[in-house]
This record gives sequence, C-alpha cells and structure tokens, in this order.
Amino acid sequence: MNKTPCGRWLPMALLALILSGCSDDTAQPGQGSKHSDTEQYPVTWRFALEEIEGSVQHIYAESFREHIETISDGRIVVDIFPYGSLGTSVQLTELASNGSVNLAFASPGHLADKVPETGLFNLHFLLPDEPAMVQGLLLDPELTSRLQPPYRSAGLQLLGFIAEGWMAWSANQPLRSPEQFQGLRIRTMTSAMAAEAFRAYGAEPVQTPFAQVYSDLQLRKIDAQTNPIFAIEEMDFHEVQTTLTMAQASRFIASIVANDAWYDGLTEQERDWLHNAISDLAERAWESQQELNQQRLEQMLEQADIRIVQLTEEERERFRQASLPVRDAYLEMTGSQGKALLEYVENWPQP
Ligand code: 6CS
Repeated sequence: MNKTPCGRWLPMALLALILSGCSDDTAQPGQGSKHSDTEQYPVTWRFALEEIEGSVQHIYAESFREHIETISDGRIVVDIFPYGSLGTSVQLTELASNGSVNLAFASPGHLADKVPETGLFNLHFLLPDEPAMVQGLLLDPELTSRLQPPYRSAGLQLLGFIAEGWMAWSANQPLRSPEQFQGLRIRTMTSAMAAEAFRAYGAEPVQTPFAQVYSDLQLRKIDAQTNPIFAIEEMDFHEVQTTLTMAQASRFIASIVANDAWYDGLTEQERDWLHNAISDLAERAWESQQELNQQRLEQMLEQADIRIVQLTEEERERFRQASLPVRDAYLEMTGSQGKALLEYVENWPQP
C-alpha cells in the first residue's frame, strides 16, 4: 500500500490554483459543454478524493474509472486525485463547487458547515443498525432528491452515498461511558455538527483536517479521534493510540458529488454512463468497505499492541440517550427542511 506520511502533504494550494486556471484539450469542467460530436472525445473527468491510495474512496474511484472507461468505450477517461494531491476535504468541496474538478467525495463530517442538512449523517444512533436497512436508506431515491436542493445551493449535484464502516473511537483509554468523555479532547471532522455529537457526551471536540490528526495525537494536542478502522490503520493512528472503542454509534457516510454546471452540460448519454456506474457500483462498494475494514483490523492487531473494547447494549443505550439533544441542534441549524429530513430518516422505511 502506498502510505503518505501524515502532516507532510497539507493543502497544495498551488496545484489547486493551477488546476482551476488551466486549459485542457480534453477536459472542459464546469463549462456545460455538450459532447454530442464523437470527434470531441476522449474527455477527461477529474475525480478528487478525501482519502489516500488504498482507501475505501480510492478503491471505489478505481472501480468507477474502470467502469466508466468500459461503458463509454474509452470516450471518457477518469483522472483520480487522491487526498494530499489537491487539499483538505473543505478545499476539495470548493474545487468541486467552482468546477476545477468535476467529481469529488464530500463527507458530511466536513460538508455540514456548507450544506447543513447533511449534518444528519453526523448524528449518532440515527441510521438503522442493520446493514441491509442502512444500504436501502442510502440508495433511497427519495432521500437523494430531498437532499438535492441544498447541495444545488452549494453548486453541487448530489450523485449518491456510500458507507465506509462504523466509526471507532480511538484514545489512550476505553470510552465506555459519557463520564469517560468529560474534558476529553477528541478530534472530529471540521463541521460544527460533527463536533456537537461529541460535546453532548461531555468531550471538548477539536475540529481539524484529516492530515493533521496524526501529529496532533503524537504531540498530545488531542487525546482521541474517531474514524472507520481502515482509516485508522492507513493513517497510522494506531501507532499513537492504545485503545479502540467500538461503540457503533454512527457510520462514516460519504457523498459523491459533481460540479452542478458541469453535470448540467453533460449529454444524456454521458449522464446515463455516470448514473449507471454509480448504481452498478453500490453493492460492491458496501462489500469492499466491509472487507477492507476487516482486513485492516487484523493487520492492526498483528502490528500494534492495541486494545479493542466493545460496548454492551446497556452502555450504548447511555450514549444514545446522551446523543438525543444533538438532534435539536440539527433542527436549529436546518429549520423546516432539516425537520422534514430528520423525520423521514427517523421513520424510515415508511410503512
Ligand atoms: O476524518 C476525516 O477527516 C476523513 N476520514 C475518512 C474516513 N475519510 C475522509 C475524511 O476526511
């Protein structure tokens, strides 16, 4: 696996600048150009990732590339930018909004400051526990269409969601109760909602970009962080933490987005290729994150002296109760649109 050392590849604003200003014979991001004439092909689609090579998003993007290039018979070429080549998650969303990249992953943990309705996915104990149910919810076209207007307001077209696994809580102690969170400096993703979820347990959340987490843990600027197992392993957080608490309080959900003007400018056939690829990859995406999380857990247990703590149902229930007021904070941030969304998800599937 290609590991990129943490902290050394913070935002490469220069490259982003070059990208946003460059002209490219094959790619016309955000210009709304129609490629009905076959002579204009091949066209390059730029896809930015919030994770490094070997990650869930990278495996997904590689499958997406293969799929699109096959079904378009080479007319579309996909250029993948793993995390570290363009910038932080927030900057990647900006690049997708302004059309510098055509496609990107945008995780609600970061995105919720720009698209508050997505803060839904930062709420704990909200999505169903059962894998089939959560898969069904993420593929529900009604959920996507309800979220589409707020994404559009941010210059983005929402294409779909993938789950990347349960969020584990890593620390240098077990985290079995809200009491053990009192004063704990836990790193969360950068949105207010992501932080709020842990403030409700009594923690002191610290909102930082992904690339900064390893060094902040190492320097003891923070005590804990939360991420899926595969990410903890590939970012080496297990080297600087002793304990993983499996709380199963929330799953990591990522949305796949496109620049809105670019999307509107695609031909009908290009749009079909895009949507077909995303729906064809959905099931495999679920299986591949499961495999990767399992594999990386085994690797971590072999390599490091890390302790795994599994919460009991009674312990989870205490956290669930403590998490409920965060839903009011979500409603304050999102108003009636957020209320309708929250009720939709709370009551999913509809009878
Ligand atoms: O914790 C984060 O910031 C990141 N974690 C994952 C698993 N993906 C992207 C996100 O930026």
